[in-house]
Amino acid sequence: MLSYQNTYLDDLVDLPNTLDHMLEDLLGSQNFETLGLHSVEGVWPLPQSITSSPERYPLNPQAFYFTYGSQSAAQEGCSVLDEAFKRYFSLIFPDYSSGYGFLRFSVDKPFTVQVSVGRDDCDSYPDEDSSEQYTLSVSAGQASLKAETVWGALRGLETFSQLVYQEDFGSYYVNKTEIKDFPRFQFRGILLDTSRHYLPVQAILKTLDAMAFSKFNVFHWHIVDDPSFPYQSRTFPDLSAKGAFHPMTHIYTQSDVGRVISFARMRGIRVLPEFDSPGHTQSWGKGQSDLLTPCYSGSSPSGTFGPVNPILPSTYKFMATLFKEVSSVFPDSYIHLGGDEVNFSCWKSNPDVRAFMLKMGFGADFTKLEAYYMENIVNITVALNRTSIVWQDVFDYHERIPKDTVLHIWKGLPASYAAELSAITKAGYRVLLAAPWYINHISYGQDWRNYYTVQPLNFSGTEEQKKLVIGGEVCMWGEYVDATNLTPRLWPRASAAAERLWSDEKQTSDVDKAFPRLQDFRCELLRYFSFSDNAHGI
Ligand code: CP6
Repeated sequence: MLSYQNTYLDDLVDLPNTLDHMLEDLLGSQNFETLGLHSVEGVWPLPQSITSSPERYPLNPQAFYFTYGSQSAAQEGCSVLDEAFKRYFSLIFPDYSSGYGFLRFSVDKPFTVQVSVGRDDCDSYPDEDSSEQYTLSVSAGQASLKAETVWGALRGLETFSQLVYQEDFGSYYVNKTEIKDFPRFQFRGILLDTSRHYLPVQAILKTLDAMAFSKFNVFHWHIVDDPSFPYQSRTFPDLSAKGAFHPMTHIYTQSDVGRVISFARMRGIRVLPEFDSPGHTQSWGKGQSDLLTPCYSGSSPSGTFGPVNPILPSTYKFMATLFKEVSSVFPDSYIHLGGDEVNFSCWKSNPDVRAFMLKMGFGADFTKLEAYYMENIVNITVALNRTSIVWQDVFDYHERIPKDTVLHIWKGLPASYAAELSAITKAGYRVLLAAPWYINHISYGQDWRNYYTVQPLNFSGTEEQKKLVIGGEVCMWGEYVDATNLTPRLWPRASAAAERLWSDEKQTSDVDKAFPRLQDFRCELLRYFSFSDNAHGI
């Protein structure tokens, strides 16, 4: 029995690594599977504890079943798991499911994956405190998967599907395996920007599918920004009618948004909407008059507009109505309010804004005006019983934000984001790290290594401070990204961050050891993407 927990991953006793090389010399790499070394290779992110044996069991798709354990709180009819059973059957047996169902498999022994959950949360949404832990035990003729929640069961099904492999003659196998697994960080997100370029719903759904393969659990939807406003609002339909790239084809209707949320739920993924203001709002102004600040050239308006106008009561009335709608459409307990990169030059040019500043006692300090605006917006979210996330700029400018606000770090090189992690957690705020994972930036070669070697907790601070780091996020800003280059830019590069956020840091400290596993995982992604392209007739 080879225990990867104790040997493969042990820095001191590097026996299996030596074995790998000896076997490679003797047999060539294909034969690893026959010796049971295969099983850990395709598993990504690496489970917290995995022990696998060379003993293996053939699987016949005609005699393979998912069932609910008799003690399970969820039973047949649980949509999340019923649907997952169908999905994973196709993923585990891709050729059998894609039209080769007539193939006869030589074994007839049945194999059953029995799934048991402690809670019947089939009809709920995953949220910040959802448990994702699971245990998976694969033995002769059966696998037993146990989790507290259906979301944990989904993670376990993903792992099980990655344990199954196919040999040269097409037979499927799974090795005897014991896994205990849970995420290191609660928040493991991907940001997609659908304002710089519109992304068809299909591209978003495909991304959600692939996110589940790497155990990402938050889709941060940066849905609107300066160039376009594709969200079709029920209360303010002019925002997309006038602010989208196209009022009919380049929008997300209520039904599109509902589809994304429900598709994500089925995969245990939260959908976190961002309506970024007061900056990054040029497109909002097209469908909502008097929302943006008129910029001045000397003593008269120049005809251009700046950030949201923070001095008018009508602004806050509009925002309260918009966020009320947003909180009824998006079930997640978090709402992202943006607050980044506010350009003060337009505010400075406007005499009414300057007069308001004096009246409020802000003097000429425009960060105070921004603070005033953000406080009002955060209070709207608080009144809606939601947790606000804001970009780090909001912390950098002012201190009076509610203590349960989450700060999102996007700036800087390791030295500067470490200092920011230190400062924000010292002030007692929870924090989310995005700075090291700006995946829209590309460079030659294996840049995934940079994403992999990030150490999110490597900053000066107490244990209490480190607990305030809730996780991290991979950002795919859309200035140069549309549906044609999204997939190759995201995968498998984002998976490097996924393992950093899920797995134990000590067990995954060696990038070179991760490489063959990532290569194997990439093959699984390729299989999926070529399969789903065919399925959609592309
Ligand atoms: N859009 C919005 C962006 C960025 C931010 N907010 C951004 C800025 C600099 C870099 C990458 C992205 N494109 N709304 C900052 C959070 Cl390097």
